[in-house]
Amino acid sequence: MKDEILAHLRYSLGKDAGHASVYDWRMALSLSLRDRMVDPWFRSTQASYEKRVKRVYYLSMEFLIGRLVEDIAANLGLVDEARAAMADLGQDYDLLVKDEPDAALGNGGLGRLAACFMDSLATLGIPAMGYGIRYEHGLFEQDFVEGKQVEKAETWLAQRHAWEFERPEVSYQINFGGHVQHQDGKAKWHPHETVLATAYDTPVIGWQGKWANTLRLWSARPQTEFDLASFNRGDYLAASRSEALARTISRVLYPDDTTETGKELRLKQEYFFTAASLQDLLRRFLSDHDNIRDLPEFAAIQLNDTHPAIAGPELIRILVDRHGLGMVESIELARRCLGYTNHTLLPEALERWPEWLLGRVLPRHLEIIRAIEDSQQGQHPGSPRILDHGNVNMGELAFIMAHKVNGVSALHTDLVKSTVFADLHRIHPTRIVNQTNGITPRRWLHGCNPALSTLITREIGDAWPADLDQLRGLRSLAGDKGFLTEFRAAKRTNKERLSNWVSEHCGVAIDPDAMFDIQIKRIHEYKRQHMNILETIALWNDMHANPTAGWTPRVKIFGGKAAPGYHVAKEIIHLINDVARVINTDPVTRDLLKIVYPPNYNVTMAEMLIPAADLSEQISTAGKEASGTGNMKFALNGALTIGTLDGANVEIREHVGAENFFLFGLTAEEVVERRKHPGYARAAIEQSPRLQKVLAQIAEGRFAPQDPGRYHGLVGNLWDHDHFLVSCDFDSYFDTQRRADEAFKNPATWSAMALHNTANVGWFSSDRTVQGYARDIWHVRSALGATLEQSA
Ligand code: OAK
Repeated sequence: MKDEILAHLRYSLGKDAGHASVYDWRMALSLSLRDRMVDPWFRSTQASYEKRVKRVYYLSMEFLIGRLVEDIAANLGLVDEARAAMADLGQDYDLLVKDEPDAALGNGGLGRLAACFMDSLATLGIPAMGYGIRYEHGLFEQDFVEGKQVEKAETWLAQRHAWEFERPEVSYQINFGGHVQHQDGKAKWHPHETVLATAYDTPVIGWQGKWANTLRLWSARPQTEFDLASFNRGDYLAASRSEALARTISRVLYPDDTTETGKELRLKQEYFFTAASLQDLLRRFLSDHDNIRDLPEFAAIQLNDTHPAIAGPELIRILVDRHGLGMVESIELARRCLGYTNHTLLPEALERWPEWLLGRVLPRHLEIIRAIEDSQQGQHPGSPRILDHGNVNMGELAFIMAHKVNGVSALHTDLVKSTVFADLHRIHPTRIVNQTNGITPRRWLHGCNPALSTLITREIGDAWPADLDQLRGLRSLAGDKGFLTEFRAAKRTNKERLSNWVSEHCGVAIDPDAMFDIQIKRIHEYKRQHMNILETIALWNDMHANPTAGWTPRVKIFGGKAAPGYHVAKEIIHLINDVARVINTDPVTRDLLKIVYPPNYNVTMAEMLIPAADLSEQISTAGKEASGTGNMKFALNGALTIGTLDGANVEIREHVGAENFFLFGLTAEEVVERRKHPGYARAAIEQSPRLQKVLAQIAEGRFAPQDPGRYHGLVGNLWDHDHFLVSCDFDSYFDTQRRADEAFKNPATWSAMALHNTANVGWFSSDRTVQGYARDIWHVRSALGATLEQSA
């Protein structure tokens, strides 16, 4: 490996060892690891071609990947070798690993799930391709200036991306605008604008390097580089206008998380990557099949939420306008290929495009959507409408065009059936299925938590990363004092690592013996970070009043970004930072309570925080969090959850046992019921002196003395409106936190409870989830042979 790295340094990077920077060494290491993926990658592709197997195409606007060096080295079984090679070369392997920027091509849960699925598909040997957009700028970088979020463009591609292969020869024309001409019963689309989609391929290697799939990301470029005539006239701006317009399409990831964006550019992005992906998969299919009608036997196309929902109309367009099939047959054929995953019930996140806009950008598709609507209404009169009040409902479109629609946790799937898609569910009672989310154990335990992984491997062997149910073998150790001491020591190692990092990066000293209580996720009212900070203030009040009452010391850690246009979420960030400043400088509670909010939470930060957590905050208003996946990562790494009966919390609690989970709050049904009573918030606050006091402190400017009115809006909203029922759940949350305090005082019982979490959440491996999709939705098999099938 050493020779390979040196060869790359010299011949790929043009550097000699004496002049190489950390970046050069990292690139050389990455390129040599990439080399090691190529043969298994070719073998996998070859095997899929030869066996003419069915492939999965996972269409996703987002892939939230993070760093890759360690992940790839671990999957190839080369970590020790890579580390030794770098040491021989006088380089610090850990430093190189840290030099890699996160590939942050996603906002949150949906994007990270896509990345976990890619890892599982490769590990399971399921022939698959991920399709998305190669954004030039990933999720914005977050900084805090005087406690307020400021956003900066992210620039991961300022440096070369080591893992990808550019494929200039794999380019497709993508059309927009213009008009449709109908002649002799045929439609012809005359577009107004055309851009090229060019492929960039990243091999995705599975555990132990047995199989590799491809993540193919599309980059937009103009059809003609620039207008030479304008250039020669000296009009340089006009000369590069079309280039700039085309490249805009893949320029930046929309920083919205579960809120709708009404932007034409967003619609163009969605069509851009969907159309390129369909052209690509059809080219592959037609290169060794003659009959387009066989497509559903060879292609399972999964829509990661509605962002690629235009795939339905686009596939029909190709079948009708290019292959001459009839409309009705094309609709049926397309449906047999397509699956749709719903990731949210929040009304503001359900995509709707104004009909005029969709018709302007994609005129032929609007005609086809009308045909889909007619066909649906013909077969099921009174069916919910795709075209409604001048809008195109992408949820209804995706539902009607998919043969299976899935929710992402048991509760969420029930709610999908009973709320957003209730009418469609009545018409198509077998279409909605559940596939509870999962996480890859390779990154989220083996990679991020070496201390615990080593201990687990010592006890149950090294097969668990590919078969996470084996963690059950740890159950019997919950009564083993010696083992629990080691289990605690592993947590302690991770907490020390985090304490050092926090002291260095945030300038706050935290005590590794305190309870590390962590809430990391996008900032959103339904996730209720504000309830957490209100509870923190209430706790501080009590501690300050009576500092010697035997408190459990706590460190409250927050991480997460707010969508730049989401005003209330930004206020919540500001409030947390204001409260942190006041509490962290209180000499009375200095050894009892600290608040830490490092800016720019991302995958890499999660990998450090999660292994160090004692308590995982999963406190969304019941019925609002579709699943959550952070909840699974924390439990796997031996944190206890304080949470509501929401999303996958419900199933996590069932797996780990109610006695090992801190449950509080209203259920989803109670939430709906409570909302029917006007004034529920005021009534709840009036019954809670503790909450009243906290709200008064905030409203009086206790945490922003120079600007006392700063949070009047936020507090007023809680009194008068409180859509997410912070007021109603507050007391129960506070009391449950105190139960957690009590439990934490006994390290032996706490760590036994924590072990019950680690040992019982093997089911939440994304391998299990992907096997579920393979069985119930895609009807595909592993190409690695019977061994993997058995564990399904
Ligand atoms: C983002 C944009 C539009 C719609 C949904 C999302 C999204 O990220 N949803 C999240 O998906 C995760 C993966 O299924 C779930 O775990 C989260 O609960 C959900 O909010």
